Amino acid sequence: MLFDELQNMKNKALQSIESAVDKKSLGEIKGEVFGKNGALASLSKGMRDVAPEDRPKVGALINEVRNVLEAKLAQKEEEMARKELEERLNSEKIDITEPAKNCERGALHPIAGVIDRLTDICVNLGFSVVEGPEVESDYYNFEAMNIPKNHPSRDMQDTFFINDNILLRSQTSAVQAREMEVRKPPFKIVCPGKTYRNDSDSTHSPVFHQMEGLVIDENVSMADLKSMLTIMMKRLYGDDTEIRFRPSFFPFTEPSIEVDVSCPTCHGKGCSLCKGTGMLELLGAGIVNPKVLEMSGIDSKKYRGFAFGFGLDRTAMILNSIGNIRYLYRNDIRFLNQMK
Ligand code: FA5
Repeated sequence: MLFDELQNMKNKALQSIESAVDKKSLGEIKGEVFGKNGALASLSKGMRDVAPEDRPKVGALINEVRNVLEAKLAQKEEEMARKELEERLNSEKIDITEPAKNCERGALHPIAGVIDRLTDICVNLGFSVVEGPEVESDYYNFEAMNIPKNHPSRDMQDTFFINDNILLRSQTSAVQAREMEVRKPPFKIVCPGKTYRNDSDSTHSPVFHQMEGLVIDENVSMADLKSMLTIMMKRLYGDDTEIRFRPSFFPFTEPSIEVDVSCPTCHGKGCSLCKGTGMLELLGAGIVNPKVLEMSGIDSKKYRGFAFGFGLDRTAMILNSIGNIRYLYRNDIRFLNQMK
């Protein structure tokens, strides 16, 4: 009797396992057969009523039923897992013959590109890179640069004042005094950043970029400044670039120079961009005025320095043959695409 019941239970369970459609129903069948109160457990309890001579036979059958059903369950579980994986792989199939989506590649803005290139050149020449505030005090922008209040040389830079003592820095030279106050000579720093002036034409923009350079050491000369600038310009524009040094005036350098390079549009012939001169002014420079050193607490008898202020927008114009500075600020994607 128990013998038959076991055989029946086995056949029924085998069928249910075979026809189970998902993991959930398989789990339920597992519970019904092997659970604490499942079919196998309750049938095993019937052993008590089996005649002693039949017990080994029935016991062997119980074990066989358990082994067969366990094996069948494991086989079904594996089958289901394989099927599930196959279905997932099929649904996630990639059609490699489908045309690729056009992925637009971005690029650095020409000014960001110039900042990167010039910074690299300067770092290779031993400079450290620093930053300074764009909203600056009158003191650092002018007074510490030997340009006292109401001095006519302030007119050289048409400045945006926020109040009597706060302004949008008109030159990165403002970082010179800040750095001289906190650094011990000798040192070499460059500071790229935005500058602001009330200026606007094809080579002047109200917001533009400069890179300040400052070297303070014991035996610094004009020859060092000229050779440093020549190396930088040649590395930036190539060995055959024409460079012109001109005497100039800045209240914070003495003597002072300005440096021009051949015009990007006419290549030296003369055009409206360079106002017929064939050259574009790129930077101002000079030997740091001893008064500036003293105001920032540096002993001008022991130390000398040279400084330069690159116009980065003009540098970008020259490198990319851009005929009007305004293109750099219009965010016109057609223009920017040509700069890639
Ligand atoms: C100065 O600003 C000085 N601070 C440079 C300097 C630094 C001299 C250290 C000595 C020692 P200047 O005003 O000439 O100098 O400007 C320097 C460069 O900035 C110019 O040669 C030009 O390339 C660029 N520049 C000036 N104004 C504008 C503007 N409005 N738009 C675009 N570029 C400008």
